[in-house]
Amino acid sequence: MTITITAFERSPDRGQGLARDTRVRWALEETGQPYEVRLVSFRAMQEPAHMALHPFGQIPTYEEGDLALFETGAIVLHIAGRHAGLLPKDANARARAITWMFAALNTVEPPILELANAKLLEGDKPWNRERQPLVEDRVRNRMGQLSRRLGDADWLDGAFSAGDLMMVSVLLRLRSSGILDEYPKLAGYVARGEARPAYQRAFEAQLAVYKEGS
Ligand SMILES: N[C@@H](CCC(=O)N[C@@H](CS)C(=O)NCC(=O)O)C(=O)O
Repeated sequence: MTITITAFERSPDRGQGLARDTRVRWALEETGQPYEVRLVSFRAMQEPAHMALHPFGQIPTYEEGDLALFETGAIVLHIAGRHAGLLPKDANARARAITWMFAALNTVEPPILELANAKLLEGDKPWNRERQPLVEDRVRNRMGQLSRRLGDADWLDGAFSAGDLMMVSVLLRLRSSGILDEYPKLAGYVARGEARPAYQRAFEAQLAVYKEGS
């Protein structure tokens, strides 16, 4: 059955791979699943056809036969559950890998998004200068904890898993702030993720969309 995902017609990150379709593309590449992409404009994302797929009018979505999903956590978990390559066979190791997916999305991504929003949406507010260090502290606190847990390991729990795919995807959004480079172990971890051939293919595919639209 054909897998179709949605992605931005014109990604605001100009093809840096930060839009969340990249993590879904990456999961599909890791598991060797061909897929098609339907590009959507910001206007189309708010129209009934897309809202029926994604109640919050966002990308990415995932369609396969009569299954339609939204939320990258659910989509990557679905892909990883159906196809080999992203979750260990051992039940406990599998549960731990899924735990890392949730940790990436529920514990690590929120302060990183808060930091991005503080810059993008609140940079001109008079209170921003005072708040910014607090927002950065919350990110550094998580980075310190994550870096200590990773230690000198290549991946968070044994072999590369969907947990690492999600964590690396989330951490990538921190690079432009300079904070990621303050944690060499995490910077190395992200670089290892980016060096994976499946990530490279996902990155190139989303970049091609941006280039074609420019
Ligand atoms: N929690 C959602 C977040 C989805 C999300 O924020 N998508 C962004 C693109 S990366 C989007 O569609 N932004 C446009 C908007 O929210 O209107 C997920 O992980 O899928």
